[in-house]
Amino acid sequence: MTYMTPFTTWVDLKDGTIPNATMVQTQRLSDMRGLFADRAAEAVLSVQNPVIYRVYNATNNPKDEGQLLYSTTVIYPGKVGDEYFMTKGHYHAKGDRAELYYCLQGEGYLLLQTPGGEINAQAMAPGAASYVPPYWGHRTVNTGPGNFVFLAVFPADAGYDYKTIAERGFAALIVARNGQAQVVPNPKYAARR
Ligand code: PAN
Ligand code: ZN
Repeated sequence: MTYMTPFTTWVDLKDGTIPNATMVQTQRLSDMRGLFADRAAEAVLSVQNPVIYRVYNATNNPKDEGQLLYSTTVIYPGKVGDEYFMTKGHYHAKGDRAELYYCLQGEGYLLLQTPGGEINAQAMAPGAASYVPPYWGHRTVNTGPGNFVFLAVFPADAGYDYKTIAERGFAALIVARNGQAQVVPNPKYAARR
């Protein structure tokens, strides 16, 4: 038996970045084509092509059963039309793998849905430890005026299924109505038949 060496990764609490991240993924609007509901607003904003969010990966842990991965996500403030900046969203490729999100900064929502299209929205602010149960697809949405930052901890073998969300969308959108965040049905959601 060879034992893995314990380690600590530091998160900068000022901005949620991980200075020694093993990988940083930057997602611009152009990396999220078709995920926001308002295509005309997307087209207008695509000239600017803003960074929507970044993921700072804390480890290079092997993607083996029993291992964990963790990362911080920083979603910048903004909207495409009236829909707030958000992550792409995914199901885990191994659907039974759960996940924990811990909010460090800002305000937003963890939006979840079952494969059948049942929706759940968890409001998050610093201190919120929000649980993604097995099988729920998940996306996060920045509804505040500043960055929305959270730490995610998940099984290293969970994997990502982005295709289902890209094809069907989410059953609900989080939009600004009279300056307030509201969870509304997505008229374009393609329910599983
Ligand atoms: C998170 C997400 C991260 C970015 O670490 O991967 O917030 O969101 P997308 O992966 O949907 O672009 C997680 O849920 N990992 O499983
Ligand atoms: Zn996940």
